[in-house]
Amino acid sequence: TNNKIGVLVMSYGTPQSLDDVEAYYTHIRRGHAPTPEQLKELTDRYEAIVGGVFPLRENTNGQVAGLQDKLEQLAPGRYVCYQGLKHAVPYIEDGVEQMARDGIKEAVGIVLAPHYSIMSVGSYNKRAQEKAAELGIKMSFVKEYHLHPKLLQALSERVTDGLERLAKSSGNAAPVKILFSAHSLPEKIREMGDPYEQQLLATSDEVAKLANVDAQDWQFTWQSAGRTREPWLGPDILDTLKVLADEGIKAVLVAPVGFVSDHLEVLYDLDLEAKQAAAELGITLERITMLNKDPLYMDTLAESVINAGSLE
Ligand code: FEC
Repeated sequence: TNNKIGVLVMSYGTPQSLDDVEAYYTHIRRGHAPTPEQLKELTDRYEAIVGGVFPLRENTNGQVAGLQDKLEQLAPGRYVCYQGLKHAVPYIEDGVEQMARDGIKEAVGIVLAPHYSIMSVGSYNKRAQEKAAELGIKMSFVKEYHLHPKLLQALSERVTDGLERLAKSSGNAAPVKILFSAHSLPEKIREMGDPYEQQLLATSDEVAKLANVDAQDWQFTWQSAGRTREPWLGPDILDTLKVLADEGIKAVLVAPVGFVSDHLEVLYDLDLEAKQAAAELGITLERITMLNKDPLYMDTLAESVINAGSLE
């Protein structure tokens, strides 16, 4: 046996190559292969993003390594990190199996997404817990860390920086609106009493306060809704931009606080799609930089892991 505590760091996952996109998309769609048109549309989006085709893989690797370093500083020799992805290899189950092979008996799970939803973090944790139970590993989980003071600080610094960048790129255009955003989910989460929406609003509200943004200068909007027939939470950012244009807003700073890295939903949906839509409406749009390996984010993760372990 191994008396270190395993840390299963879970993230969304991204394909390993363009040949892998179909298998990845099929996994997201719970085994239903996409049509050739859907596959082409997704492949085109990956090919269009700046910064390499699949930046999420490198960013997740960097975050796992950064968390390991931080844990080593705070509690030398106590924790060992493993990666588990939702829709790509190494899958969540692969990470748990690796812990078992290494003789780990006790582990903590944490997702690289700050807000809890039954459909997001809840489903990651469920998969990890099932595999851990099967292999005799005792696991506890960090459910959410959306109000961790260091996360809020990192995000509010980014809002302040982003507003300066926006003032420059828009030639001080006014009025300005800050749009906090996150990945939409099917509307049915409301009937489930899911905390996702309320947690996202709480993060947005705290970050706005720390960055000295007045209540009337920010709002929350959804982005990246799935391409399914059921209703998704709205309004979508593309619709919100139209309303803001009608209200005379000239500059927008998007703060995608539901995400922690540069990836498709940020680099395509915001930097290409939303930016272009805004330009057509006469609005200059900038986005806050993502957390990636920010030391304050690494502290947030490490402190959350250590607290989860000590709650028992
Ligand atoms: O860069 C990358 O390769 C991956 C970017 C990526 C992230 C991400 C995060 C979240 N998703 C969440 C929920 C859903 C639901 C569906 C869904 C579908 C997709 C598709 C792609 C995709 N998601 Fe994603 N998501 C990312 C990428 N997501 C590609 C498939 C094409 C499309 O619909 O656009 C719908 C599944 C279904 O059909 O039933 C639901 C949530 C997050 C944020 C929390 C987290 O990171 O886990 C929630 C990054």
